[in-house]
Amino acid sequence: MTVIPVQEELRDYAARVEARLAALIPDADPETALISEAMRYSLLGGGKRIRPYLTYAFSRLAGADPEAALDFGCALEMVHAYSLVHDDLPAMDNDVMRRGRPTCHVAYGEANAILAGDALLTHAFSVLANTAAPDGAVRRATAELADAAGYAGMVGGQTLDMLTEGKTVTRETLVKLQRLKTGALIRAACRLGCLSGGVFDGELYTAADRYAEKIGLAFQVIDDVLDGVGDPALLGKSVGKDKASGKTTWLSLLGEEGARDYATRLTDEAISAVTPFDKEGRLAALATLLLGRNK
Ligand code: GRG
Repeated sequence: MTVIPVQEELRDYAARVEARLAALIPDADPETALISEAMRYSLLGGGKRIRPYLTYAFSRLAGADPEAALDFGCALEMVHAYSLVHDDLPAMDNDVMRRGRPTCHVAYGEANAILAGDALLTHAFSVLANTAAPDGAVRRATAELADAAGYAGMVGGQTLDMLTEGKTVTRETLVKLQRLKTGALIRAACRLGCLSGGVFDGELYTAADRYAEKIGLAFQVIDDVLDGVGDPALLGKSVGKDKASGKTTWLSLLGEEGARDYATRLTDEAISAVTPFDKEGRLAALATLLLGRNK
């Protein structure tokens, strides 16, 4: 099997995503340029772009038009950026640094950050609706993204997170919370890749779901580890908040070694799920890269 230089490919694809995202948010009106500037501030100049890359990777397996896959990925990235802007607000996590710079509300004020987040979320659906993908794919992708972002997905996970604040949670609750909060959008990224190529069900679609489920959880396990032992300079945000707030995390439940072992097991399962399709080894290499990430 060819070994894909996934780190380089991800970096190059991230640059394409960045350029396309910038083109997708021109100022709507000089008088309201403050909001489009806040949107671009939160969306551009940082971020690993893992979700669009997942869409790209599955779109290749589904034989999609690369432009459709790119715009599907950009829509995902807008939803992701909105979630970070709102998650950082004083009413939520009250974070002042994100991707190595002041968070949106610190830079633009709280009301503008709320609006910029709202505008990123809504604009994502405008981008989706205007992609070059076939109508059926756009309709399915719209439903998938809305469900993943909404109360049955990411917002539901955030709600559960807030409801369990300060309480010890079971492993099952932690899995459920993270499956919604982080996993739903990662699954949507994999599904949108399939959909962009007209694959709406079947073996590839099922494998994409299984891969997403496993890497989504592994991603969050590593995120918990990095919050405990990561380097804030590399991460571009503060660390140690989970411990300080007494939050139950994979680190608190399993310790660093146990958490890393668990993430390794999940990564192996993710790779196995896509082996029949992943002839170029891109998905396997990505899962391994995410397991070893330090930011
Ligand atoms: C709906 C208000 C609202 C919040 C949603 C998803 C979420 C709740 C908040 C995001 C904050 C967070 C820490 C989520 C956990 C998932 C996670 C590790 C996000 C960071 O994703 P990366 O590492 O970020 O892909 P970059 O900066 O690389 O894009």
